[in-house]
Order: sequence, then C-alpha cells, then structure tokens
Amino acid sequence: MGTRKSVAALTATEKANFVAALKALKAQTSGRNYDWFVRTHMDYFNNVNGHNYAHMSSSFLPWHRQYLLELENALKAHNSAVDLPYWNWTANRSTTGPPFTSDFMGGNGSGGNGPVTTGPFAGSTRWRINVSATSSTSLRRAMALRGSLPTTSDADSVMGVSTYDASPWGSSSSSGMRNRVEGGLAPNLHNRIHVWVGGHMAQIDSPNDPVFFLHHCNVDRLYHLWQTRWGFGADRYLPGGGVANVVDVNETLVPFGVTVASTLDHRGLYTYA
Ligand SMILES: [Cu+2]
Repeated sequence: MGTRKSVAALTATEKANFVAALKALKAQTSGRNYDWFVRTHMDYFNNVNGHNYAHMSSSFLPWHRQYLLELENALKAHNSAVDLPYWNWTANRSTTGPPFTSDFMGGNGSGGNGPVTTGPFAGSTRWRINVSATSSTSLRRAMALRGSLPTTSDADSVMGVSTYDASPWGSSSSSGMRNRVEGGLAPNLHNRIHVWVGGHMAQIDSPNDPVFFLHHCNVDRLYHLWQTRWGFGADRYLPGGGVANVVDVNETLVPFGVTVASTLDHRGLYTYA
C-alpha cells in the first residue's frame, strides 16, 4: 500500500524519482501517457452526455480521486517506489519553498505569465506542452499575482461541515462540504489555488503543470480527512440516487468505468502521512 507524503517531507531521492517517473510517462509512446491525462481533463472539464463528471458537481471529489489514482499507477509502472506527494498549501505558502524548488517543480514564470525558468520542467526541451488550450509549448506560471492561499482555519472550517453536498449539486450549491472545497462557495479551497499559481494551472489544460497533481493530492487528502471524521461509507456521499443529470453514488465515473461508490473507501490502496 502506498503512503502519500507531504512535498516538504520528501527526500532528495524521492523527489528525483518522482520527476523521473513524470518524464518517463511523458515520453511513453503507448498506453495512457502523461498527455492522455492532460487530454482527459480537458475532455471532461465541462458537461459530457448531460453530466458534469469532473467539475461543478458532486462527483468532483471521486472523479479526481480516481484520476489521481490512475496517474499514480501509471507512474508506478515506471518506478514502483513512487507515490503521489501532496502540496499542503495551508502550510507551504512560498513561491520559492516546497514544491517550487529547483530540484522538484521549479519556480515561477518570468515576467508575469511567462515560461518557468528553473527546475526540471523549465522550457519546451525539458518538458514539452503538447496538448493545450493555448499555443505555448513551454510550461508557464504566474504565481501570487492573483488570488490567495487558504489558511489552516479555512480548511478546518470546511472539514467541520458534516453534509457532503446539497441540491442543485453544482457550482451554485449554497451548503455542504463539496462546493466549499471545490470553490463555488467560500472559503473556496480548490479553485483559488489554480488562480494563485496561474499560467497553465489557471487553464482548462491545467494538468500540463505537474503541480496540478500535488494540489489535487492535497484536495484528496482533505477529502480523506473529512471521511475519517464523518465516514467512508456510501451513505456519506450525496446524492444517493435518482437525480437526473447528476452523478449519484451508484453511477459510473466516465471515462474510468468505476462507480462513485467504489472510490469512496480508498484505505486499501493508499494512506496519507
Ligand atoms: Cu483542480
């Protein structure tokens, strides 16, 4: 079973292994390579077949949980020692600290919204953007120019909300934990990170920045903490069923082919340190 650690707790070897596995997945010419994950996020960003699977929906947390798990398994195919790390943005709040160090994710973009200039993902030779909403072939960031990072008390307040989600099960839900995590409702733990990092992270093709996966791993960790407090059972997910065009607990998460219910108790697959 894998243990997902904080980016701030990784050893030099763990950081190097993670970067190398990302690059091997990027270079992979068959199966689901890194760019498959970028394209899938773009394809399922908005409504598909009348359903919002990935965003602005109750299934935001299960969909991204499965998406991360499949990315993690794809990395493990290159190095079985690799586990996804998480970026706890309530604790690591600097544009130059973890994970934005030159031995890991690299630093900021140049000149506002320009290419990243340091680290293993700087420039289109080291990390080429192939599947994108824009023409840029180099990874871009524009950190800390817009938005702000949530605080520990922001995250704690959301973890105290016992109800998973509420009608109409989308970006306008005015109560429940899910929309407070996703960002339609204050304090908005997820959307504002994309805005704060900027560049590719603020676009529909945000998984082009590997930081995407460290950010979403922290979102999944928060979901894990919420489940630890309130329960891992299928009865803790809402809606329970019969709501048209909303992914209920027994529906299948496309394109992964697993039900929401099957994703809820992840404790046999990985844990969080
Ligand atoms: Cu996101």
